[in-house]
Formats: sequence, structure tokens, C-alpha cells
Amino acid sequence: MSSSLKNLSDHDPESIPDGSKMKFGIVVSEWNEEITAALLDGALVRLKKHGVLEENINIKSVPGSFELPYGSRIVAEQFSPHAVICLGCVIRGETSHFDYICQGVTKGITELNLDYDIPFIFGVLTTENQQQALDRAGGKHGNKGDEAAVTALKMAVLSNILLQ
Ligand code: DLZ
Repeated sequence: MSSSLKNLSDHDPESIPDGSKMKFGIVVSEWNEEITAALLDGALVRLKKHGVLEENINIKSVPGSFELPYGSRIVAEQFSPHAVICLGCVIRGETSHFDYICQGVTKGITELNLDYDIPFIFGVLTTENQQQALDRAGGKHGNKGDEAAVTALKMAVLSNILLQ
């Protein structure tokens, strides 16, 4: 289902695990800050709603989405979280830079997932324009940061089960 049909903040609360004993890293890109600040807000509200303690959330910022994989690796190494949430927003411009950044961040986060025993969550908006991003950063299609936090809670439980 495309995200223009699905609301990113629409979750069955019963299906979301308790996070009171979990630690999370969040790495957020400064590029398109109006959007990424809203994604961060959405993620924090969701994590706290499910019991994650403020002191168990380590937030770091990086200049742009391209730097998310490196920043996320550092947070994983230094903070030993149960999952890392990567938040960014890439908006298509006049050049092919958009494609290179999207490729780089997608490949980088995929590789982290394969190389580490914890999940790295892809909370990156890749949109044609600013309005599409606003719609998914707390607007009419919900909040990608909220969705990423729900995914982090679920994947942290899954990795705990699989690695026991
Ligand atoms: C350079 C660049 C451009 C053009 N657009 C975006 C964007 O829409 N979203 C984003 O997160 N970052 C963008 N960047 C910055 C790159 O991710 C990266 O930080 C720089 O290329 C490093 O110099």
C-alpha cells in the first residue's frame, strides 16, 4: 500500500510492545530541519507512550541523510541500544543528487542491518516536494517518525527473541 493511502500514525496499540526496559538510539538529519524535527517529535512521543524512559533514548544529529549510516553506526557502538532509528528527509531537487543520496542512505542502512545484531530503522522520507514531506511529518498522512518508532519497538523484541 502506498503511503498516500496508509496513515503512518495509524497503529493498533495492542500490537505495540512495552519499551520500559529498552534503550534506543535516534540519529536525525539536520537537512530539511522543519521536517526532521517533526519526525523526531513523532518518534519521541511514540517511544515514551510505550514506556521508554527519557534516559534510555540517545539522540544524535548529523548534517544530512547521507551521513545517517555513519552516525547510526557510532550510536550503536557507543550506546549499545536495542535499535537505532534513522530519521531524515530527502526532497527531489533539480539535479540527480536526490538519487545518489537516496541510494547511499538506503544501501548504508541496509548494510548496518546485515552487519549488526540490532535493527536500524529506515525513517527517511524521500519525496518529490516539500508538501509531500509535510503531509508525512505530522500532516494528513501521519508521521514517519511515529511509524519508525513503532517499527523499532517491534524489531527490538524480535531481535531479542531471535538472538536468545
Ligand atoms: C546536498 C543535499 C541535498 C541537495 N539535498 C538533501 C536533502 O534533500 N536531504 C538531506 O537529508 N540531505 C541533502 N543533502 C545533504 C547530503 O545528505 C549530505 O549531507 C551532503 O552531501 C554532505 O556534504
